[in-house]
Amino acid sequence: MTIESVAALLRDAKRVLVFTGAGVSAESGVPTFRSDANALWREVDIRNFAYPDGYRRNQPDAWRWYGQRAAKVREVMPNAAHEAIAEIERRVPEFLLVTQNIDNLHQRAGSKKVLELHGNLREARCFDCDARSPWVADPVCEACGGLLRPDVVMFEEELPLGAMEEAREAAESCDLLLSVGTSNLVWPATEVPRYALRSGADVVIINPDMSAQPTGLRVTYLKGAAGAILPELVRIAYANL
Ligand code: BV8
Ligand code: ZN
Repeated sequence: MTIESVAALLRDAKRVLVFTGAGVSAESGVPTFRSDANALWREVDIRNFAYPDGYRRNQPDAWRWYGQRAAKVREVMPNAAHEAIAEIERRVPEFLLVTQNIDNLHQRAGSKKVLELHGNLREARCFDCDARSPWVADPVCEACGGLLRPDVVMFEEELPLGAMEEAREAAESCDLLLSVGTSNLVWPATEVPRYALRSGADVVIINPDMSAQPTGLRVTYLKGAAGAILPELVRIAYANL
């Protein structure tokens, strides 16, 4: 399928689900996890920082690593891909953005209906009493003296209550799912496009790298960068509307 035929699908879609991963923020300068030279997981051993036991053992380095990421994502700007996704939301009758990202860039670009499967870096919270906390220098909870942590879902932690149910419901009722910038390696998020496919929706994958992507009769690949493809898709879909 060409970008023009995908644009026609988008224009006619009544219910759209956009599913994003770190690749949608790559052009904002946010490092992805695996796919580029400064990939985050190359820089640190995720066992030490992104699992609860490792996080507890590696203080204050693990706290500082997330604190630096929280500062970094506040400094960068949403890119044309984030803006195009916010435009799609304004154009379609029913919309949900399901993101694996924790950088808050979708919300800063104007997206409203955002389901954050893996939490976010907007603030921190206490491991022991769950109190919210700003990103202070040392990971000590003001309320109870417990250990502070980022408000994200670490590996081997459950996703926010109801998050996968909401994502599944939207995936099973959408006409079109756009999967943007994800390597589909992390479960259960990786089930979202599969729910849509099983329910007969069209699935469009936007990514420069097509390895490990869902396959199927109704899957279309638009190979390339989200910051180039999504604005073009929106321009064609909504031209003279
Ligand atoms: C859970 C928050 C129950 C923190 C994250 C064995 C096999 C399978 C699964 C498992 C297993 N063992 C354990 C599991 C389950 C585990 C899991 O999936 N592990 C993985 C490592 C195999 N999952 C969990 O633990 C989940 N919880 O299952 O609970 C349980 C309980 C007890 C024991 C077991 C299970 C919790 C998972 C959530 C982890 N938290 N993030 C933080 O961000 O630091 S995951 C994190 O990594 C992201 O949120 C995201 O989900 C994932 C990264 O993936 P992507 O976003 O896709 O990014 P990536 O860099 O990989 O890819 C970038 C893509 O962009 C590439 O495709 C690239 O080509 C593309 N790209 C690059 N540039 C561009 C672009 N695309 C477009 N435009 C561009 N310009
Ligand atoms: Zn506390």
